[in-house]
Amino acid sequence: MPPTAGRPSRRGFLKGSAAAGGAALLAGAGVGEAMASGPDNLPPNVPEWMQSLGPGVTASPYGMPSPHERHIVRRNVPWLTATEESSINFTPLHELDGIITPNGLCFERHHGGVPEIDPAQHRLMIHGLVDRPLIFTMDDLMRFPSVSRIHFLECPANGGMEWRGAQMAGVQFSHGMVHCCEWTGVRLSTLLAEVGVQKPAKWLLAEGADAAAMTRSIPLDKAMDDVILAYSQNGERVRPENGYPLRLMVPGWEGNVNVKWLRRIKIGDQPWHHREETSRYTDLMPDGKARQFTFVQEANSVITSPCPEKPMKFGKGFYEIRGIAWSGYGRISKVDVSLDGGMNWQTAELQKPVLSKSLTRFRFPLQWDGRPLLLQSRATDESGYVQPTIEALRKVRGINSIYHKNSIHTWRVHPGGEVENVQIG
Ligand SMILES: Nc1nc2c(c(=O)[nH]1)N[C@H]1C(S)=C(S)[C@@H](COP(=O)(O)O)O[C@H]1N2
Ligand SMILES: [Mo]
Repeated sequence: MPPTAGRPSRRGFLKGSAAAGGAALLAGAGVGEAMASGPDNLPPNVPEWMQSLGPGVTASPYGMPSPHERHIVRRNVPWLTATEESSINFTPLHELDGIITPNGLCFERHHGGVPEIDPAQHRLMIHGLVDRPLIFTMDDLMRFPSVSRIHFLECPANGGMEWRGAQMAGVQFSHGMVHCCEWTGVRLSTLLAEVGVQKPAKWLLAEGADAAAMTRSIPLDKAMDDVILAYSQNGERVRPENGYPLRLMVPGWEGNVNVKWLRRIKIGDQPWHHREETSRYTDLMPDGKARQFTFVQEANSVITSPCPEKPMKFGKGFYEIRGIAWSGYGRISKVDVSLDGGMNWQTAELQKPVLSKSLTRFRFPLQWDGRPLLLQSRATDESGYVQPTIEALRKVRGINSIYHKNSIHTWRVHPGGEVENVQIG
């Protein structure tokens, strides 16, 4: 946003006059860039777009972002998967503010493409160890008491390409398998009360109505606790990519158990053996054993600005370091920022509200003197869990597991302001 002669408070930051009270924050920035776009549309002239009427209220019945923002999109990494149907794309975290991910930018992960489902024909069946097996229509489901909750959803493979070393060119790809939405729907516990769960029941199987017919086993305790069958995402119906017309939202747990296009829940007394994919949702340890049912996405954080896509391009002066933190155990209690690769830490400010199992936005003011930096953030959650270093994580988990790499991330800032993805220590 090119600064123009604005409110005095802003001008203080931008020009850093002594009158603004002390140190210049953004010395010399802004004005040059504003002029570069051509003088005709700049003050004191009346810009082009004020000289004719714009489109009216029927021009865009479903609104889209400004065409000037069209580069802000989900992106995939072609070499990562063999096909596009069983693949993943990434949330452009570096372009987002606050904690809510706009629906059109939520990363997608599917194993058999996106089914096109007519909600009038969609059914949810609940059966197994229940007193009254039932089949619900979408209309039925929407009549039950509803809840809305803001939660992140993260694929456990987020960051998984970097167990052995830094490799992704930006934060979109190093951390973009996460989104955070306000989900509305009916609690699973409400429906389970309706069907009447029988005594020996301990697990449920959730199945999706996609070509992959993806199924996952989930412990019943979690289902009774905070699982939602969501039909809305950020106020509107869940997007096709994210599970329309119905998906499981399993707060704080790994993305893959959040079954999309949910068509069936079977109640049983033990976990099921799944086909294909499931064998891969285990974490191979250095001793050759594998961890299974590692459901919780432990505390993680990353600086989203600066980052490789958002270099410190204004030279010395004021920068607000911005980032996100999240934990599947609950609320984020603290985020620390280091400028020197973890030798010294300072506490960042957390934007309220700080919600349980949600993204939390943090900020840290920096007066940059132009020296190289090793920027890091470290999240602590209310359970006391502290985000580990990559070294500490490798010591316990080795380098062979794809999943659950939530280590402290490092951006190297060069004196020219370029930001590089590196691993240290
Ligand atoms: N039916 C079905 N549900 C699914 C999947 C799938 O392929 N089919 N992918 C899972 C995986 S691996 C993840 S990480 C999340 C991704 O949710 P999103 O696409 O809304 O981001 O959905 C999960 N639910
Ligand atoms: Mo996933």
